[in-house]
Amino acid sequence: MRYLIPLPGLIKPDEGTYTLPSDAAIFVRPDQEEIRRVGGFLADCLRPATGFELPLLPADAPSTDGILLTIEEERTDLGEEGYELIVEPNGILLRAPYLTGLFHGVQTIRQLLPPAIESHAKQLGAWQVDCVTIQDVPRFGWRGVMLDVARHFFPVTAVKRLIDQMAYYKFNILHIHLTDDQGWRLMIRSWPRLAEYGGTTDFTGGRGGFYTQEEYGQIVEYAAARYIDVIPEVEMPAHVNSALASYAVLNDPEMACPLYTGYEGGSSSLAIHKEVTYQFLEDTLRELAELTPGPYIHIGGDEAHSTDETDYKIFIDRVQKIVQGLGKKCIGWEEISRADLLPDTVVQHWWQAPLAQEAARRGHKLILSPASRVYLDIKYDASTSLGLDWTKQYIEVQDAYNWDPASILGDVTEKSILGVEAELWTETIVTVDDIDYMLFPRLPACAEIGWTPQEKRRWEDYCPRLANHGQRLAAMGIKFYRSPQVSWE
Ligand code: NGO
Repeated sequence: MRYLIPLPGLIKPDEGTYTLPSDAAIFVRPDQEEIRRVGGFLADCLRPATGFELPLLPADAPSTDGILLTIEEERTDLGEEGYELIVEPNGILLRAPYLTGLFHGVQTIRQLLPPAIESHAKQLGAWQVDCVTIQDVPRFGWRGVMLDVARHFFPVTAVKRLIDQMAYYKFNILHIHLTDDQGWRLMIRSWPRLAEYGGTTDFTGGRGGFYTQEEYGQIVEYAAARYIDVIPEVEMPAHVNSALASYAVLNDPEMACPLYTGYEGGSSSLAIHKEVTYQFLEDTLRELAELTPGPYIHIGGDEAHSTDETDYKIFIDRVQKIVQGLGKKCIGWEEISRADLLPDTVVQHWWQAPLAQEAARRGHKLILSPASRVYLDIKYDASTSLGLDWTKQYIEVQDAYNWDPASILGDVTEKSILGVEAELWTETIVTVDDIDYMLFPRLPACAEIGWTPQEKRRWEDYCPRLANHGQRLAAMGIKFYRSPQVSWE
């Protein structure tokens, strides 16, 4: 049986099975460092549970059978991220025009093997795969996950763990919410008190924390090695209490406010008419841009309840130009569509559909994060001990699965949609186990929405696949929510 999530666009079952032998090798063509890295990733995934050596060899090396990874540039039909996978009784062939596609295909190979393959300790096997031909290309190029490290800080190890989970489900964007009222989490060298002082609090009275630029660089690098781009978010002009508390000069009148650890969001505002505000932003965004290989910087923009409407527009206008001057493009929460936007500014939908619809009408691309579907900080049901419920709708697994990006915003069509992004705000999320519990098993639903063609998606078909993934998640050490909607294996 095949239990793939996200479901590939095309699956053609064939006769027979392939069994990975103990002397199998992983072959690469061409034999170049980058492709060896993808092969090495696969080998690292398969070695612990199989106990096999799985050497990496060039494709023409004489040997027994195994798994061949090959770049075929002419297969442009597979796009930047697609791949083709053929399992025959004597081996597995994975091909793609680009490394990204190969990397996604590697995740499919992992999922074709029995769940025990994800175990960190040696298992009995046998490592059998049913013969099949798969052609697989994602529906959307933006398949994101956001982690809020501001309300509660999570160390680099926790973020790397999340990146590995994301890679398994073929996500390609990690959005990190780096600053908020309750904490500033990245060292800005030209304004060091932001992190050193503004980073000392969190939502529940803990000691907070922040990333040095070296640590943040490690996150970006670790993600890049898994074909995931990191999108940094610095909130403005609201959700800025940690900055206002760190530097008196950012306040009007010039007096630092106390650090804040409460629940009310958006009651702080930058001083729109002070030039030093823009000096602070230029410095911060410049340092951030230097740490960001990708094209986007997220400027927040939501819930600016204490910023005057005219001031808000003036502010968004100036900040977009600062970001543009750094060679980057802006993303903002849908409230920014109240201002004039540069043509390539991207708008992220979360709660106020008319604002997002208006942005689409004006030609802006959207990222969809509807709070009723992909806010994975919202409770599963009334009994969930973690999580928020401000949306007044719980999100059980089926709610997370049963929606279509192309119809959720009325007349906004697929053409305007870059993709989907699941959000994990962390007011109530404190530990890595908390992250796991809220993300799983809802995150795989979001993965499939972003990847699989809508006409192939059916809850009845998804449910048994997810049940099988329960075993995989358990083998990975993920303590997930055992939703009563799924017959767990
Ligand atoms: C809102 C708010 C965040 C909260 C989150 C909690 C947005 C874009 N702003 O989403 O500050 O943390 O809800 O679910």
